[in-house]
Amino acid sequence: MSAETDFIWWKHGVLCEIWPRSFYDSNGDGSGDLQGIIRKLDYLAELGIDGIWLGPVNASPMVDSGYDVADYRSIDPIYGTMADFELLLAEAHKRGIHIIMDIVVNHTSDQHAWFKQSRSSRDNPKRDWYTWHDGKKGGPPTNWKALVGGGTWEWDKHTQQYYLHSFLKAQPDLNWRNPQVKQEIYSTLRFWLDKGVDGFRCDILNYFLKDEELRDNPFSLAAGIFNGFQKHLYTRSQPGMEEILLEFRSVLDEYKDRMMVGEVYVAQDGPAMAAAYMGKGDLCHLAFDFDLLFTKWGAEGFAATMKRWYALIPEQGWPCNVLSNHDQPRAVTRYAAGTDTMQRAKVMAAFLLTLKGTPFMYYGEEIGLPNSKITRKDVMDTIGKMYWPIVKGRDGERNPMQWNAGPQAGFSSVKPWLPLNADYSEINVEAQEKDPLSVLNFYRRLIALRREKPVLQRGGYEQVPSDKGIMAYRRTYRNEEILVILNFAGERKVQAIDSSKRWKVLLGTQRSSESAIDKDGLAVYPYEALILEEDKA
Ligand SMILES: [Ca+2]
Repeated sequence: MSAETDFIWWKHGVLCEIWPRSFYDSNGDGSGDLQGIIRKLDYLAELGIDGIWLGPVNASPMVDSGYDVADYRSIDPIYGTMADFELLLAEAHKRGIHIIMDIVVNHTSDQHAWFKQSRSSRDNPKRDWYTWHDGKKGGPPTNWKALVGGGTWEWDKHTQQYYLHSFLKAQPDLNWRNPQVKQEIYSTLRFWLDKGVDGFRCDILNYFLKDEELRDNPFSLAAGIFNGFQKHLYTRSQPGMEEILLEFRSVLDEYKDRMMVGEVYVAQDGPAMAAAYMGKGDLCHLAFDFDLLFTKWGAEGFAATMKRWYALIPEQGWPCNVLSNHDQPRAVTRYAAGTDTMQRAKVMAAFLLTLKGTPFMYYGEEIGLPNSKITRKDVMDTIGKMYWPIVKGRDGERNPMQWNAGPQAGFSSVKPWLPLNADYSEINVEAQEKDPLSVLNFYRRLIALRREKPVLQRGGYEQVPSDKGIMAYRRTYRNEEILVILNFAGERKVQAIDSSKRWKVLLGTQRSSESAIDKDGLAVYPYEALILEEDKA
């Protein structure tokens, strides 16, 4: 029944984002590294994942934590060497774990050799690899605002022109209208694909192109401070991106079983913009919708977000789902509720791993790892340095993994680059491995169940009417049917169930065996997550 021969790892499997500096430190310098990830591959294999999205590891001055690349064909010494990377690939593949790299090509670091050449003179052959313009009326060429505040234009005294940066001034934007830039990036993709990399997570795809006519963005109060109070009509999501994505895709399609997942910064545009980047199934294989990261706790909100997202997925596209990543506070921190927090973590786990679409976990999620508390002196993230204390940056969710209750939580032999969570004596892998009711063991069982049941990997999704506080949905595939009941509330509820069918418990937080389902419905415990299967035996 469950032997499906066409298992597509990025579609039917479970993926996990790893922030390389925070997973495991193998050489005692306080920073996680590639050898550290290699040492923990058995742990990841036991967890049951099919792939890792590895945060950026290319050489970088780390002005933006590696999202400012100085050499696309290198490994930053913090993380190790190219030999370490090749070993990681080989060892991961041995265990059936795929590796997706972060590819950050909207911009480079200002320390990249290309930019150094580009800014050296107006007639340098690399001049047009970036966007340079004269000013207008004694000021910059347009009113465009960078996403992190300030204008997008930086004056270059030496060549007496402005260069464009959508983010920090240390991150000049590549000129994606220059054919040489495109060819160089595509050749870089091949460089990694030839090594055996299984795909790419493409950073902020919808910023690559900007308006060629240099029209000003209109003022918008609703756009808020991070968008510089303007509607980004001419600075993101410009026409022409489809052609670039088709080219990206054709490079990937030169190889077998490779994929790309797009990060699309949607802001006011909503998840429709992200869905559009899947095209007719011929652009990105997957694109992130971040709505869940901003959805308030509660069955109704979660159900509405999923309904909206599924409705937008193009016919040949495929959803992917994410609760936490390196840019937003971890889900257990967003949804913390005192002593109920770990119960909520299990509800979220059951939700993510029984939805239709590829689950993207975030390392530490499987032990219910909350953010670390960050004080001013701890801040590493430039955003936090710029805007403290109004915006404290993203260090809290990039915190070190907690492996045991020993010194440094078993992450490193020295003080880690970012602080540990204060609760590490309880929230750690070793303690949770011993506890059959831990969040970690629940994740393991859920992932194993998803692997075992094609209906969870491939089935249709349909919301089922439910009592307030409960989210219930059916997953159906061929003649299989699974019913998922998630109680987001800390109180008892009743869920109506089709009592003409016989149901068996596949997995649940509060019960392991058949419970009475009468015509009045099923009594659901507070924060219960329950996965039922129609019993046809
Ligand atoms: Ca290290």
